[in-house]
Amino acid sequence: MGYKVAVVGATGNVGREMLNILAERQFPVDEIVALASRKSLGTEVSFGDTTLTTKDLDTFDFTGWDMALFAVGSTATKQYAPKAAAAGCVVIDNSSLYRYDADVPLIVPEVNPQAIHGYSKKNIIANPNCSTAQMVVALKPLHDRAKIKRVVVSTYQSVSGSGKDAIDELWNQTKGMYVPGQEVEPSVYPKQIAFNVIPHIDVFLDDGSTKEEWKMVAETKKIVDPAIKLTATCVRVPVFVGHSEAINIEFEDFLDEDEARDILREAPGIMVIDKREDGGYVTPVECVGDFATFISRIRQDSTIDNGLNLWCVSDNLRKGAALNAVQIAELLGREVLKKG
Ligand code: 2RA
Repeated sequence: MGYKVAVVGATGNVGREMLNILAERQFPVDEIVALASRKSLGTEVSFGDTTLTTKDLDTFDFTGWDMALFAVGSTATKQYAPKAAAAGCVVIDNSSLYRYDADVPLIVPEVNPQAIHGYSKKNIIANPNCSTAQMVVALKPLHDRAKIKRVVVSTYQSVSGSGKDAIDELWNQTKGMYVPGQEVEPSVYPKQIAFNVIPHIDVFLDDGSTKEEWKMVAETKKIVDPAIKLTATCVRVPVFVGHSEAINIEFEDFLDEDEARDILREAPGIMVIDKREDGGYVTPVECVGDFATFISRIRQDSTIDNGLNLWCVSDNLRKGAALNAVQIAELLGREVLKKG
């Protein structure tokens, strides 16, 4: 006996990945439905070896459905998630709408699985921002060993984080650099993204940081430890899929780089590729399609007493979104609904 599962936003990058990962991980599905807006009605999407025809989200009745994985923006989530939750269907939401709600657990299963028991207040569980998810998978085992005081992180985020139009813009803008007359002006981003980097993701806040940087602070505090001080600089780079992060950590206690490497090697969800030689580290093109959060360049930061640097890479459509949501569904089934 399995679960009745809905994927909301099934025709988008993340929705399609959710379906792929549910099939790849053989999630115990009794029935599955792909839901989308009217404009995508009838679109066919893959679910393992089968094909699903998308149905109308607007008229769908969630009664009797166990869980709904939402991969739509905050506006659509605000309209449909409460409807699903009220019908008794547990919502696992990838948008930012509920992440900072005290009555909604924000979960990375490798980090704070116990938070799943807080889902029933609103029948909604939030998925973290992609740049947060991969980082906290690495921070948590180190925090348990040597208590993190402060984190300084710089991100190098791929364009797939902005959606399909951004992928198309990078592709067309890059081609246009070589084909006279086919130049492509910036539209998704305020500046050229081909052969360039943009130090701006989401909107600017009054203090000069961006909302993406604020998310990393707020979500790390909620998922790992509110005492951790974190400062972030989030940058868009001309990469199609795969977010990278340069992470500097200051601990309460000294943590030797070799011990840190051993801890990370044993930690759930992590693959350490860390050789001090040409190519002895992970780059975004190598993480695409993988479930792991990859860690490289582990080394002491000798400019402070208890410092460590590391390099973190992961597929932002997988661990950063769809995989984490499916792992939450697995956790919900295992710990709460207990079918299958
Ligand atoms: C981005 N983290 O990379 C944001 C949303 N996916 O654009």
